[in-house]
Amino acid sequence: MQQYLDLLRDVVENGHDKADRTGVGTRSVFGRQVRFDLNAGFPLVTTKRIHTKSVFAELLWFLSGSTNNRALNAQGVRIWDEWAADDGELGPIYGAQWRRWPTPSGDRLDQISQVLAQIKQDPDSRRLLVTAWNPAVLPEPGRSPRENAAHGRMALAPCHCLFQFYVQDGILSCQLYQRSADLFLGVPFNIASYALLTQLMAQQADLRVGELVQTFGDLHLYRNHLTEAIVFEQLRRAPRPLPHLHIQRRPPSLFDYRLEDFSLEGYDPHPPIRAPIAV
Ligand code: THF
Repeated sequence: MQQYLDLLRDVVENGHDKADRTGVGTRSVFGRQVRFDLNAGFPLVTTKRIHTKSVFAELLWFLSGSTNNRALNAQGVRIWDEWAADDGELGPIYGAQWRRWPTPSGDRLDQISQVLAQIKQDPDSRRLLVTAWNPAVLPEPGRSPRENAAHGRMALAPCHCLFQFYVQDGILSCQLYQRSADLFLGVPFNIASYALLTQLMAQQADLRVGELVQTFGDLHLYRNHLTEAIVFEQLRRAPRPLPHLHIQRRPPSLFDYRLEDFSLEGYDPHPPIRAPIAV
């Protein structure tokens, strides 16, 4: 994961101070791209331990269409706690837009199922896109995430907001556009999440995997992560070989995977580095 360390160094060296919604403050650059060959191993950061159970459970939760944090808490995953309303609701975030995009006529559209069907039927299509960016239900400015969720709005605007698949010679690649990227805490999760999604889509479409391309809008390090004990500690560590992800079975559909289906071989990361999350 040299690419990840290069991004850290890039933001440290070239970032400009920028204020942000959370009030924490960032160092930020605009417009970057990295690519991962999914055949070279599973793109998991090795210079600190990543809690992969949280990553995998979150992706399955998105795919299930759920937007309620209680389903994650039931599995011991707490990464969405800061934004959830009292009843666990997060409003119409990723799961709702991926699986139940509201149409003008009042119907619901399952973007993920449609794209998977398209990949199988018309792999040359240039329209293999899924978007979570639904302007009609973005959070209202001036309201807290919890207030927004309680009013049927998204608790948070989607950060990884658009992705496209590409098929060539039986090989499936994916490109993600991430408008806002918390490089220290979020990005390692986001890379691993879309790498897994690409593997699952490929398995269901009987394709091999190619590349994950990740394109960033506002790529930033929060000020309170720019310390000797956090970002600079990670920059002193040498990357290790990538692990491999094994999927134990091929369930009947994209929506039937379980956590137990995934196992990582050869993940030998440096120790975890704790850091506060900006809300
Ligand atoms: N808000 C901010 N500021 N950054 C984000 O990355 C982010 N997300 C999601 C929504 N809002 C965000 C939430 N994703 C962790 C990781 C990802 C999150 C939220 C929190 C986190 O705390 N990770 C710790 C421990 C994880 C664990 O033990 O489960 C870590 O050390 O990695 C990005 O999409």
